[in-house]
Amino acid sequence: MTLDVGFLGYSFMGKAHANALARLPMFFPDAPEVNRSVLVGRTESAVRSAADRLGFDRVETDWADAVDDVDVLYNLGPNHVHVDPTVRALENDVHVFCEKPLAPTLDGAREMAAAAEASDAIAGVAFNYRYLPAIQLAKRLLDAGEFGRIRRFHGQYLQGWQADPDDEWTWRNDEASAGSGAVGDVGAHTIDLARFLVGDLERVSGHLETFIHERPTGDGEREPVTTDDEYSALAAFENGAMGVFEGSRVATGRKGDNTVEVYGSKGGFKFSMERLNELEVTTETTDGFDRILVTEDDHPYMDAWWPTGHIIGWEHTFVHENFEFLSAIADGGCYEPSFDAGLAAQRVVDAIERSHSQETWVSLRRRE
Ligand code: SOE
Repeated sequence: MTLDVGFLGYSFMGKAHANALARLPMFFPDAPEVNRSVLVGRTESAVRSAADRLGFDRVETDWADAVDDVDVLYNLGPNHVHVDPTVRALENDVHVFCEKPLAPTLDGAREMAAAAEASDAIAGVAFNYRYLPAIQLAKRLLDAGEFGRIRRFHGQYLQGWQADPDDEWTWRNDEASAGSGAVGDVGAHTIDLARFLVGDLERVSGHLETFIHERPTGDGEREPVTTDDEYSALAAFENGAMGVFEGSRVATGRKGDNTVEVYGSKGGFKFSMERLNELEVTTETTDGFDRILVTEDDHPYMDAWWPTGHIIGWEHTFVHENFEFLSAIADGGCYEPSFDAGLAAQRVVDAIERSHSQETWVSLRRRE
């Protein structure tokens, strides 16, 4: 089976997914074959040069001219272009892999999840951190009951790329384009990991701040910042565990501190993306934490890469998620995280925002 793939978007995420597709035949020979058929972007000259670099045959400047010609649409554009092209593709049973957060708004996410439900195609959200070998190993240990009954999840994703007021304005600072700031961008990853590892959330209490209210655009102008720079939230899980979430893009000195800690009645684990080949684990038989180097053949996905003992990197998460997503299409199976998981994360983002503005805990219990 050869799948014709179209990408909407060609910058950071376009590069990450194109790299993943190029690695698949070398390292995951069982993955279905992919033909990078069309790349979509607004500016013809830029999209053409990206197509040459990323290995696409054809370019289009309007997504409507491309979505129906492919088997799979990768929606890698800014959040505000997630909804319409995705819904149109799903209506035509074109499979969709969409970057996170699912949509800029909860309504948009609901529309996308409904389109996925009504479609015969597979719809996945690219929450790539689920596909870190260390996180997959932690999930294996959790599911095997090694940590007992889970009491606490702590997740933080601190970045400092906008710590300086002179750091450039991007679409991520604009509510109309992004929907939300740190909470929807890095917070969505933490929320998805919390759901993946511990379960659904029951209620949240959120706090958002914008510290820098305008930023330079690069052409001598300044634009207002209409999204949050930082968020934090307390959470209660349906299974009784408690959660603490934090995220920032203005945490001075932080680069990519994506950290997860889980503690249960028998043990727990610590993970940090800054040391992504390691998992620190404590169980009933350890005194404190043991450091596991997640580089063995029997660790998740590691047998596909190098001989035992060799580390891998951030970009490999995209290879793993693409392998699973494309294999689900070829096998007629399911893919997780699906659009339902994307919608669930969006409900939490929305609840954190409402909790902040209403100065109260917000329930996530469904009333239907
Ligand atoms: C910017 O904060 C960003 O690129 C996020 O959008 C990604 O999802 C994250 O993985 C890295 O940082």
